[in-house]
Amino acid sequence: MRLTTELFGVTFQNPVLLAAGTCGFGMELSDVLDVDALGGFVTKSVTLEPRKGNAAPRVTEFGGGMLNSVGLANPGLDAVRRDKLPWIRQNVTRAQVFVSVAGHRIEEFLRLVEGLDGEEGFLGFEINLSCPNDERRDGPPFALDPHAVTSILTGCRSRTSRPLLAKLAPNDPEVGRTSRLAVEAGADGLTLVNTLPGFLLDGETGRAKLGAGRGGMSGPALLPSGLLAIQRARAATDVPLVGLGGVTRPGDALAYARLGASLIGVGTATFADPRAGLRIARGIERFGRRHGVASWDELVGPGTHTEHADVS
Ligand code: RRO
Repeated sequence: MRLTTELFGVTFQNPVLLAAGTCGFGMELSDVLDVDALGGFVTKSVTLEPRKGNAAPRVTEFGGGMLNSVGLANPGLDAVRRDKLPWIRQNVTRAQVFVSVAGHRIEEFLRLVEGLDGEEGFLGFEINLSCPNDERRDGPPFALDPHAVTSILTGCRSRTSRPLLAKLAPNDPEVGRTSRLAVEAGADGLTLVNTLPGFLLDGETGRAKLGAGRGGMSGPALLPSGLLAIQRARAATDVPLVGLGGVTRPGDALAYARLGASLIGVGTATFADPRAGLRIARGIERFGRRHGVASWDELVGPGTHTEHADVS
């Protein structure tokens, strides 16, 4: 079975990407994983200034997955240009790389795109509109504010001709409309979904399990929210979708594909097994061979355009 897929004017050698925040800038996983064998990866979100992130503990587990409040810890734009992109240029030649950008204010996204666009070594940007852990941003994530979605993407679009992915939120009751707005403003593709806001309390001690209190939930429990968001985005737009949330097994990736995702993000599963992404890519190929499917593209559904239709 052919795993390659052509999107955004390039070839992805397979459809599996490691999700933002789960693989640093590639180099951090390179001792345990051949990152260049992936379809690609999305870097940790980059901000203009270096960020130390939130108080420890930043990560905790529960029965359905994980809760994190990393708080956008990253080395900042200058260090990414100086230290991270050169490593990617030298070591990543087959996998496709998206640089994730994030900020507290609209203006920061535009300056990040401007500041990175002239660099080589990556394909495009993932515009992170949906971080649930930004304490300094007063109010909900940008993805839940239609005006902000439009302003950020319009501004980014006018500053780069590279592919732009907009990363949207699972707790958006209007995710179809948000998807449409993002595409109208210039997004070439959509990544759905980021983590779902959550809180964990130790019932015995009464203490929050994360230093920052609230966090973003990911792992197997996020799968249904991710699938629903992809279904809604597919019904609302025609651009390529990156399906993400709770992908642990090849079957999860196939479910996203049937609902219209052309690329699959693996996130939390990478923490338990750094090779999860490659394992899932191999599992998709095995499925295809067993069922006489010639290519990954054949598995990617056109979407159902209704939430009740049979997608089998
Ligand atoms: O850094 C984080 O705490 C974080 C980010 Br930027 C994000 O987009 N999603 C998430 O779960 N955590």
